[in-house]
Amino acid sequence: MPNTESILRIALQKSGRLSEDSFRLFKECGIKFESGTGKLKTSSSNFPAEFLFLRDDDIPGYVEDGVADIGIVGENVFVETNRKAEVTYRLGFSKCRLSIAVPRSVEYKGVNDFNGKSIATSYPRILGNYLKEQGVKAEIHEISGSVEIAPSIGLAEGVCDIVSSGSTLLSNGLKEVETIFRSEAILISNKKLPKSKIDTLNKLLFRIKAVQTAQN
Ligand code: PRT
Ligand code: ZN
Repeated sequence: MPNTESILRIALQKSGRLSEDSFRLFKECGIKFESGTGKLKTSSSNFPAEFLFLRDDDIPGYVEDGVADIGIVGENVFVETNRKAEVTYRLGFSKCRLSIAVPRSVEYKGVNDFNGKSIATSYPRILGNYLKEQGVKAEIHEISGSVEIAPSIGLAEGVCDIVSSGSTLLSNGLKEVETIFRSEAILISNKKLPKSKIDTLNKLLFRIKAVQTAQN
């Protein structure tokens, strides 16, 4: 049995776009644990780690508060939630971008076109910072999902959402006009980990780097 002080609590997305690659990463590192059993917490049988399965939006807060020691989350969610944690490692999967899009029929000249207009998004912080930087005064309409339908129902002139292949925008009659943020999965850590846990984290990072070197 490992000394409990060195056991690393790891927060992973329970089910979604980050889950499969996150689970695979640990498997490739030779760290065994049960997933997909519906349990929200499990221990590894061969590494000093405990896994918590959560919604991605909750992961930065759990790592900041120390409920989890580390977590894997999209950089977009980490920046938007504005929680304090170390960005310890960039994992390179779940790549996507946060972009502004408008109806295809709109003749778009530049970001100043949004002055006095409204943009629907689930990322009010990142969008707000971007508009401020650009000196654009637009209204931000925060909605939690199905952002892409906002222009067609008259809710906003533009949208700001995650894009990967671009097919969702296309099928909603939208075109991408500005990319405001690029994201990938990142490993974040609590800022005040004790030395015993840092040792375990370093062992994990050593394995992750070895796996990634072998794959490149
Ligand atoms: O349930 P939970 O809250 O945990 O999950 P979630 O539904 O909030 O998130 P999830 O699983 O959809 O995404 C998790 C993370 O994956 C995101 O925070 C991003 O960092 C990353 N990611 C990578 C994506 C995409 N690609 C992606 N394509 N997140 C969302 N999308 C959505 C996007 O919102 C849009 O609706 O897919 C659509 C666009 O895809 P394309 O390929 O049509 O452009
Ligand atoms: Zn989420």
